[in-house]
Amino acid sequence: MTQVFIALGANLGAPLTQIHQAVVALQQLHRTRFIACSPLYGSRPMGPSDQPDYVNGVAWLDTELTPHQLLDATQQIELDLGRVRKAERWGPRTLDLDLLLFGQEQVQDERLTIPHYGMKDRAFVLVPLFDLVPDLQLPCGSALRDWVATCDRSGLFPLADSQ
Ligand code: A4P
Ligand code: MG
Repeated sequence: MTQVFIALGANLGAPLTQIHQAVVALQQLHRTRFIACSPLYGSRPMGPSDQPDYVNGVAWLDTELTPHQLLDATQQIELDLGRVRKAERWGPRTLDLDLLLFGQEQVQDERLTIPHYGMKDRAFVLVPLFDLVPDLQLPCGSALRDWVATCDRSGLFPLADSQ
């Protein structure tokens, strides 16, 4: 079993509902044990600012799937929950599931980059991940704690009763 962390994001439709539905779908993944979901946060959009705020969180799982099998599964969940892929980078979406970490593995090919390329700069990823595993060491050797200490939290706010 490999410990994995998946970023959850949504800012169209009913974001909280979609995040909760995504959690239910992740709980039902085959050859996978769902461990926990972080507290959820509201966050100002990174990228184009003419889009609604996001709901963000992180899910923690143990899986026997390979990274690519897990990506197939999370992309299927995105589609099942109504995601329409658009060309616009960093544009709004009903549900985005990004594979952040897959144990200590590093993956780099045309479909997958793990660790996720943007996580180091994104408070909406680092803070909920830190809520789950404050002592986490990243595959690059850094401590999550150090990244969290320096990230800009100004656009991030806890959602009350989100769990
Ligand atoms: N892909 C490569 N690596 C991965 C990975 N680790 N996890 C490939 C998941 N997918 C990965 O993804 C495009 C392709 O990336 C996939 O086909 C997969 O093979 P996508 O989900 O279709 O596109 P995307 O998510 O729009 O990609 P992009 O541009 O990387 O978006 P980001 O970086 O995820 O940003 N603001 C706030 N506050 N909160 C947010 O959650 N999210 C975004 C999206 C923008 N602004 C945001 C937020
Ligand atoms: Mg994505």
